[in-house]
Amino acid sequence: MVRHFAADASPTDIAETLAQDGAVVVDNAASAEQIDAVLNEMEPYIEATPGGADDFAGRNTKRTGALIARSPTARELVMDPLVRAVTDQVLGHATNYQLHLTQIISIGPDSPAQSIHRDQWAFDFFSFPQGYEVQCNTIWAGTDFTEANGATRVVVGSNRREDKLKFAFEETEPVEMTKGSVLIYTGSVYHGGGPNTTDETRVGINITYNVAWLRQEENQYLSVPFDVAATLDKDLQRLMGYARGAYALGYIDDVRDPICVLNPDAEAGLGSFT
Ligand SMILES: O=C(O)CCC(=O)C(=O)O
Ligand SMILES: [Fe+2]
Repeated sequence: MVRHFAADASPTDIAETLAQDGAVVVDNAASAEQIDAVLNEMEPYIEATPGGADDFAGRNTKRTGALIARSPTARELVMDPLVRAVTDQVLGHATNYQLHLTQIISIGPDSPAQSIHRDQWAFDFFSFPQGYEVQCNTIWAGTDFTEANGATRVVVGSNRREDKLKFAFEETEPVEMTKGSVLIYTGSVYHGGGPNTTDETRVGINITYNVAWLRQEENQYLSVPFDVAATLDKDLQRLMGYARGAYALGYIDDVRDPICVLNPDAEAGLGSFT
């Protein structure tokens, strides 16, 4: 079973459980008001989003992104202190980390299960050494998550298994949680969206972080208009990728820190750790 923690739990306890199990739930980590605000701000974009292009994306599943640009309240979830403190530990072996993607996943009625996968397969299926996590991920429950409505399914402890395994549906368990709770999971744990057998839509707010020496999945420089990016808090700008990865990755012109394009007076720094 996936272990549940209270919102005042210690980040170290959560990170240690993630190292064992690959997934944990923090109950009621966000308020219902925060979740409602994100979903209200995103509503016109969700409405306009088409279903997925293939079975993996889910043909009756909508994936709506650019949360930093479109939802001021989602920025609070991206910068959530507990999630950041856990991510600091999970990705602490890297010089720094960045935002990987922001995406509302709306699994519509009568959707089949998504195939079971590791999110880190996004990196061209490279097999990272066991224990070297490259991603720390969250799915915030925008609705209650139930087995019937498509709660994410995980294989607890599979972060410590070999790469490129296949799992039967029966080997997975649904991560049931209440609206406002958050599933935190590593890039190495096997999981997938569950089948939705109800007539309601299951809504998850997927916000993920990856080590900054790898490319990010959602391109923040192009998803968030420059004029919007320039107004954001510096820590958020750096987390979005306006920072070098490790010592030199992604510098601009004469080896300047990319945050200078948004804030000409900003001090140079790597700064993703809280
Ligand atoms: O929607 C979910 O519960 C999980 C989706 C997922 O794992 C993915 O799209 O990579
Ligand atoms: Fe996934």
